[in-house]
Amino acid sequence: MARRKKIYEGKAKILYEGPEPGTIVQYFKDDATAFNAEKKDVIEGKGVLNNRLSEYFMVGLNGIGVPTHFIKRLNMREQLVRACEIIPLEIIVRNYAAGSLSKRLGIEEGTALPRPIVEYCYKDDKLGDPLVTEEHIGAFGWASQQDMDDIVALALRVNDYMSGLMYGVGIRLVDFKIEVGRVYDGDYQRLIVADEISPDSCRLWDIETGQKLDKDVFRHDLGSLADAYTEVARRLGVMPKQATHMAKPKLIN
Ligand code: AIR
Ligand code: ASP
Repeated sequence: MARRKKIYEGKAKILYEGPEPGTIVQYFKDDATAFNAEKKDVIEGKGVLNNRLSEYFMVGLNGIGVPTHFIKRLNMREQLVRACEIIPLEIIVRNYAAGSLSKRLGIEEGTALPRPIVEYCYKDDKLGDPLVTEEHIGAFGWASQQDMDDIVALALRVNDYMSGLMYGVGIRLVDFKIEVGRVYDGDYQRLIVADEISPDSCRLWDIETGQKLDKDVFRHDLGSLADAYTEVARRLGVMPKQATHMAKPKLIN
């Protein structure tokens, strides 16, 4: 069988050339990293869960008119996505203080923010994805002012959609990160949500107990990451029961 061409391998995903021009196959690995890959492990089943969850969120976003790269899921670990030029920014939206915002500004984790706060980090592993402002983004030509307006609009729509969806299953969307890419339709450029949306890229807390159901479980050794992600999937009703912690096949006589 012909070997697919690998385009890029990141910390949690591999991108392969897709079957048609302008498409990419996105493969979700079980690898987990944190703190710019200082902490690493393999979490069995994580790739399957994130593939399914990212599909679920992106399909929902497409359904309300928020454009994303998602085309279709191919199998347990792979999805077909539209190729795009990734803008080299991590776009973070925060509803409650946590993580680096709490550290930087000394605001207690869990404090409700006066309004959603949008932040940008420059995507560069060697630099540890540093926080940047719109000044840097404009001056270095990473995105235009029009792009930035579109990015904020996209990010806030994703925030509203994801917050509502999560609230409905008793989960608080504390913050999340998205990546955005450019696609060209004839002479026109559009921006679409790319990469992934999953518990790897969001902070998700149980509304009643405050239990963490996201990658912080791995970052801070709070228990089983696969169990946390499975719980998110279960509440959303997106995971067929057998998909993680798969039971060994049984012989049927
Ligand atoms: N994030 C940022 N870079 C990679 C990821 N996954 C996400 C975190 C968190 C949000 O962005 O998972 O949901 C803010 O992260 P931090 O570390 O800046 O507080
Ligand atoms: N994904 C990044 C890393 O591998 C950052 C993080 O999620 O903590 O370090």
